[in-house]
Amino acid sequence: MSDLVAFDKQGSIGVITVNNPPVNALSQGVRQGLLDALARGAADPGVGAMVIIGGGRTFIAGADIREFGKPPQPPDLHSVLAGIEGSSKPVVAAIHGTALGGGLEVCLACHYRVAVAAGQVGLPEVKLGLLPGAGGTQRLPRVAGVEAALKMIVSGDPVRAPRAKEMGIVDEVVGDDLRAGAVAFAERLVAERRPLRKISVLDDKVAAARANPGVFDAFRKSIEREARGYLAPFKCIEAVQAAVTLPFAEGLKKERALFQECMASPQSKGQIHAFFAEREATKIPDVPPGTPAMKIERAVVIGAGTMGGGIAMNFANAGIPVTVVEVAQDVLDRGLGVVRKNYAATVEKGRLSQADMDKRMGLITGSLDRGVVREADIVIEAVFEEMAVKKEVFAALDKIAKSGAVLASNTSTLDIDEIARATSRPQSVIGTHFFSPANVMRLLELVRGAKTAKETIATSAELARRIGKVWVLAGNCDGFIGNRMLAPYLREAEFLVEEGATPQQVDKVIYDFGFAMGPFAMQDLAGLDVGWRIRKGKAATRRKDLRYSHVGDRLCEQGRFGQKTSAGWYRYDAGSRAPKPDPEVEALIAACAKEGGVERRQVGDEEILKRCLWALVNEGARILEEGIALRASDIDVTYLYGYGFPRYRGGPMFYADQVGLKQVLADVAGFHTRHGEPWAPAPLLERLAKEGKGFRDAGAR
Ligand code: T1G
Repeated sequence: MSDLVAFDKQGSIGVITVNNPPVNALSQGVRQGLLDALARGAADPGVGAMVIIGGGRTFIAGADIREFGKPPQPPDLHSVLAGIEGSSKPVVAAIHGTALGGGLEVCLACHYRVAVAAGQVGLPEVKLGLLPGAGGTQRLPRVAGVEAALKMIVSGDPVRAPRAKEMGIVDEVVGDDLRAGAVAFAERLVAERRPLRKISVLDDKVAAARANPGVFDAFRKSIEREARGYLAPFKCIEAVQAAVTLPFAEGLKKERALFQECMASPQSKGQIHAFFAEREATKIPDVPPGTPAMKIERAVVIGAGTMGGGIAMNFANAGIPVTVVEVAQDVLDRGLGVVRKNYAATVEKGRLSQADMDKRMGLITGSLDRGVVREADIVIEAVFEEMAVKKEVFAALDKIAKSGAVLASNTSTLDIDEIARATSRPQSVIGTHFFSPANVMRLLELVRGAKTAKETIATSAELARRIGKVWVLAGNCDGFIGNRMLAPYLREAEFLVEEGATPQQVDKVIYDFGFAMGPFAMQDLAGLDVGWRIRKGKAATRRKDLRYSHVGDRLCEQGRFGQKTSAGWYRYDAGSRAPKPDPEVEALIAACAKEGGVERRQVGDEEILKRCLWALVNEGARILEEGIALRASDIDVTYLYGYGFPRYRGGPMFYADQVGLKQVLADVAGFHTRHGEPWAPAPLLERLAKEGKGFRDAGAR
């Protein structure tokens, strides 16, 4: 027996326990161990039935993703599942934690399934650019029905045990002592001589869909918008359709072929990279697990603007009491009013109960008295993006806040060290850069100052996890990781329209690449005045010898701040968010180009894509070599969760590696020749390209 799978007997029940921490992934050893244990139970006359259970915190959470792309090692999962379903003695799956992917497929091959109430089951393969490849698309529709199976498989979202019971996936929800409940259930099966219930032979639930083939086209239509550009969701539908139109064995073959198609696609590589990248980002070499972290019991947010309100909602959503501090009652009332409206909208959509809304609003209080900071474990400043204002606030907080409290700034560009110098405790100062809308966007950029203590980082990271954020640690520089890379990306977009492209042409290229929206529509959504204020703040230090586009500034001087003024790079009809090309803007662009001596020409889509993407990547390479980002994959996580970079492309640095750095360098060098200094290739890009390596080889700093 492998040491990853144990077999013991409890009465007449053989208990098979999988022990492959941390998540009992179905590695080769586990697969072999399962087969060996099944054989042992089958051969033992004293065993009437068997139970498969997970050791540790969870049932099997899927195939071992780290084995993907490597030569397959026998036994394969199909033969393990055939061994389970083909057992002459009943096999019961006992579920706690998460039975996911191949883990749920193991359950579905069992004759019966029991679970504790907190248990969850799901088929999340689509989130890895794959589909359930071991019978999940053939067995789930047979036990839960086609529509329920489509929802579960195409969304990849898990369902809790009580719901899974309603759906027919789980046969019984047992008490907290899972092993006892499962063994008792198995003993009842033996005593009552219950049949070996094989899901693969069930047909009644798929028969219904056979009479209504339109269900698949309707489902395809329903996901067109959110699954735009993705391959796997549509392959999932095809596979479930095979469960309806083909006999089980044929359906399995079809599933296999579709699975291999997804596995071979660049998309699954991008999405698997993203899976590991977001977990890797939490590993800070000099802030190891176990670094003392304070538990945040109470928070204060300074500023009730759009960001302040959104930040406060994160705390309330996590059950942490938070006070929002403002300077004037009307400003405070307006800010809390927006928070209430946001919650009401979520209740309206049925995604939050009124009771939950009331509970969360109950955790948010407002105050005009900075004295409330005294009680706070963390204070997040979200005031005007101006250094003098920030320093005044931090100097005041320094006098009030208790010792050990975390003093955080939501600045999106300003120097954290300069802010920290306004206090006597720079070790407690950190950047917590939320993305708008702060209660929705999952990314949190934690910015480490020169004196930020490890405990402050550990405390902020733990908080990020509690409020459901994906966090990345960035070093302190102008714009940190995300916005620093965004600047050259937006620069190139503006230069391209000066040279002859149109805003809608550039946006279409970026949208078709997979971004949620292009640079111009994005700026109109965020508000052009935000960037304008920052550019004005830097005007004095801007290098006059480098090309600069004045179009954005001119638009702002005309009060065109984007959607909020119904005019920006586009114009917007009243009440509409649909961007409309505006001849006035095209005229302004042409005028600025003429003023700047920029020759206008036909600009091709490929040039647009490369100049925008490689501007990101080249700056990303600088950020990596300066140590502002610890890993290239941290940059990818930042762009996937903060800037709408398409997940199936893995992120800008991963995408560049897929294209090949030799090609990227050649393009960048070409732009350098034509467009000058801003395009000087980053030394790291040059070195890795010459060594035939990728950013993945740049290693953690
Ligand atoms: N394979 C390998 N490693 C895995 C893994 C897996 N399936 N799941 C997690 N890990 C690692 C993870 O990288 C991390 O490592 C550690 O375990 C803890 O994870 C045939 C083809 C289960 C909900 O997609 O969703 O089955 O960083 O930090 O927050 O049809 O992990 O510590 O070195 O995420 O408590 C389908 C993926 C696979 C589930 C736990 N299964 N995992 O979350 O811990 S494809 C999945 C998760 C498949 C079959 C197909 C989550 C979790 P490290 P963690 P967590």
